[in-house]
Amino acid sequence: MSRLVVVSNRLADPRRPAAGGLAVALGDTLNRTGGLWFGWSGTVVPGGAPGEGQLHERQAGRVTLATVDLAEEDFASYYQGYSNSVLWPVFHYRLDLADFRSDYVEGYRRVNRLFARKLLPLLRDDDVIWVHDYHLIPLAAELRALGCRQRIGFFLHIPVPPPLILAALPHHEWLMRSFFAYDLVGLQSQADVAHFGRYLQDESEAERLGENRFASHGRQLQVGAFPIGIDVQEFERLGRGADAVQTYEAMRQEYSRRQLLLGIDRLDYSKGIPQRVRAFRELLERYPENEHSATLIMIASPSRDDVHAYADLRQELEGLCGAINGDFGDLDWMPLRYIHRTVARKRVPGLCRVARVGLVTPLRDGMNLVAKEYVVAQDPQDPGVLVLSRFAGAAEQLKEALLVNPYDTQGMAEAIQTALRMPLPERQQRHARLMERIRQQDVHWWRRSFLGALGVQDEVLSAPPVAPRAARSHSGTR
Ligand code: ADQ
Repeated sequence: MSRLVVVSNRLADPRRPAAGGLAVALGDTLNRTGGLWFGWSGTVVPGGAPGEGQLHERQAGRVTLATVDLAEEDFASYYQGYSNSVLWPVFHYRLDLADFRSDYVEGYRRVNRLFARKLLPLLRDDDVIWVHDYHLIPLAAELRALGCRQRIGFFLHIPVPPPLILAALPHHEWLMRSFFAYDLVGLQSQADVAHFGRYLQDESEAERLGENRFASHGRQLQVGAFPIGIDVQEFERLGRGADAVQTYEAMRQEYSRRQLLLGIDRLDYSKGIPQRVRAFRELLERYPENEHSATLIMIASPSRDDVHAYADLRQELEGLCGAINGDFGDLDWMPLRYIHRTVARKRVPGLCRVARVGLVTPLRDGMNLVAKEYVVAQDPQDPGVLVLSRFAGAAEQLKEALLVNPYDTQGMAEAIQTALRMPLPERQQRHARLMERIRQQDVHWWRRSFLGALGVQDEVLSAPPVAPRAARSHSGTR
């Protein structure tokens, strides 16, 4: 039975439920194969030598966690620089926010080379390697350059923009060529697959061998859409837990005379948070019957505070939120509560369940798991309505949501009004359809489809869920 090796920028202990669905899903397979999870340790070494970093190994059950420290200069150019100030904005269609400094790309290559050097000696001949996300696009090319011959798959969690946007990226030929070191590239949506294919056709010399099969530089590459799902059972279990139930009851009591609207995001410019606030303002102006009733709760967790564009966003948002409360608020009603914090995962289902409308309105998003979590948290007898941006990857699957264009303030306000007024039978019908799809294409389906396409045997894929230990701390995978 081949062993699974997962590589991602950050690791999570797969035995801890607090780590969330992705870590638990990957943990199932890793545990089954006695696998290896490799990535950055999260430690930055001040004054450390660029391109160097200490390797740490520890066991978490049957899974080996191997991590590497990063020198301060590498962290700045690889992580804050190329990953989060170049690739993140460009792949979210935001060329205006990209900072194309040449030392960033050098640091990015250097760290990918460092990771390849540290990972290679840990590999076995029949390993299957699964690399995650934009931080690590050239990793397979660096591994191949060192002689690695194992099967390597790559999954991109963020969207792929159209070819001409990709072509604005200095070094795009190099970056896109490096995908050919993989055997399989998984993307979130059909739109992403179409953009990827069109880039290869228009901007590179790759030959199309089949619908989503390409050849270039002596290698063949399969590309496919594998929309990531959530661990529905885990989330339902969380929803029955004391914290979720208590959150739900407390909020229901406090807002008994109001209709709640909810937004939960990382504070990121891709999430369309200011646009959502403008649409909420438009709702209050156009439909005054919502005054003293509609209340928007927005929880935006701090994210990448040290990257310039994020500080600007925070300021803009604070201004917008303050203005709404100042202009519309009354002694007994504040229309908007904006909380710049991460809520504990175990409370998320309770918050979602109490909200009549879930607002998931990114300008661009690879998938957006909050949309799926909102639906799963609802009471099927009296479900709330999901208002979803058509530019989230999730919109390809969740067609029974109210799909909106987040740039269209008026259209979005109208959709929110429709959601607030939607009759019960229609809410139930839409919810049942959404649930069916979310349940069918959950995170385990996603993991099995991707690894199956990469040639991993059935015995590995049908791993039973592992009973997680009690939760302690949270650490993300990205
Ligand atoms: P993200 O952009 O980080 O991930 P998204 O899918 O929206 O995220 O959310 C990931 C998780 O974070 C969800 O489980 C959500 O509940 C949680 N979360 C978000 N904000 C929170 C808050 N304020 N408090 C508590 N929890 C919060 C990237 C891509 C997405 C893609 C995922 C997975 O950008 O498009 O869906 O990877 O592939």
